Amino acid sequence: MQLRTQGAIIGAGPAGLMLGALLAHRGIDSVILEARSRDYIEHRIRAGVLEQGTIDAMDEVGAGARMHEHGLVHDGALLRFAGRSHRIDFRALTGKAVMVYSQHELVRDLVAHRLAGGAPLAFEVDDVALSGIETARPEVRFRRAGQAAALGCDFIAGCDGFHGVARAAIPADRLRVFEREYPFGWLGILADVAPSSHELVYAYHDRGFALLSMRSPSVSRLYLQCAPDEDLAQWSDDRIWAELAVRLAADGLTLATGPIIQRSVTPMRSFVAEPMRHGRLFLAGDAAHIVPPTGAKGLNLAAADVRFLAEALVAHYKTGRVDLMDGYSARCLKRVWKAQRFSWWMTGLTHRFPEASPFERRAQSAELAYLAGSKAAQTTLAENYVGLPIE
Ligand code: RFL
Ligand code: PHB
Repeated sequence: MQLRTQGAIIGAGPAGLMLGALLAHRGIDSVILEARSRDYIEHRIRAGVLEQGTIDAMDEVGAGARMHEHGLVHDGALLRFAGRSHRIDFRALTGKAVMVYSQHELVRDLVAHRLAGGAPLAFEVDDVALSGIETARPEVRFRRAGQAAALGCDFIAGCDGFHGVARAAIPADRLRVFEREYPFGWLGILADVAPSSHELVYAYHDRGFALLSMRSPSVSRLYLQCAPDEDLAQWSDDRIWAELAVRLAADGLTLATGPIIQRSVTPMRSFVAEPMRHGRLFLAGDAAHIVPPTGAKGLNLAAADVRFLAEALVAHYKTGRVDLMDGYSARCLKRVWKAQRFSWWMTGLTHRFPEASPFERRAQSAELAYLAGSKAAQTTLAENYVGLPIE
């Protein structure tokens, strides 16, 4: 089967779906190809914190109604260490806030919006292969329900995440990779219990980092620093709750427990592939970069990339301008590196590094104490957390 579109989008994560929506909104055709089923991507538990720019993009495409109905606006967050909490007041320090809204709900909203508009979105495609990316007529070949198909297009958006195929289509000698692995991961749980705090709690403890987050007024999301290859079988519900209580409780915070409905271990890494464009292939989101989740930046970076990409493609189709397409990678990478720096710094501030020397541990404690007492330091954290301005 031979198909044709303007933009071939690989991957129906937040990046691919939001790009498809932004393009459709401006009258540009696209086809989204997704390896997994609709049910799978609509239940994949991941991020939860949206910056204003991400909220704006959902509104711009007309997919923001459920988000505004169910999203929780957070004006601040708590930083805990040495048994005490310190509130970082985002609103007072920056005039901005964030919204807690599940990534899988955002994905559901964008899938429903696309299907309601009749735009093509194919699930469960196999053997996706890119060709001709250095020519004016690139092509994506794939199989669906056992049938081979070829999708001719003007450009390809690689929105297929860290383990996708798009990045690998760029010749190795044209790509430079920057990477850092951390000697720990996060054990994450979703629990059927009302969150024990109205705001997120980021906690440093001598036994390791812990985070209290939420999905709704009745569902909690919590994380524990663990080994990168932690064996979940060793973690009974009781052990998880006991460890969370040790790291998070005290100083007025009692941790309510409840049934754990989902659990997983996520390794932590920082990763950037440069440049984010090769010929007619544009990488966006996790396909090009990964941040450790401590700064809540991954989904928001994916959204920023595709806003820049949509702007560039609209300029190309409407006016013939190519400068925004040519500048796409550099524009994204400027923002990506600032978010990389912040995520790496927040991770260093709040995690226990097994190899840290006594000097480094004292310096980390001093930095936490400095943050607790300095408006300037809190402003730095807050302005990065709520999202730096779009440049
Ligand atoms: P995704 O979401 O991985 O989507 C890629 C899609 O591509 C599909 N795919 C393919 N499709 C076709 N052909 C192929 N060959 C394909 N290979 C893969 C996949 O099935 C998938 O549907 O990437 P995208 O769109 O770039 O979005 C990135 C975000 O998902 C990610 O950055 C965030 O989840 C990171 N993250 C967080 N980000 C935030 O902004 N705020 C947070 O609070 C936050 N918390 C988190 C997080 C990530 C976590 N994990 C599990 C990694 C918390 C956690 C625990
Ligand atoms: C989440 O709710 O999943 C979450 C919140 C903040 C983070 C990371 C994850 O920094």
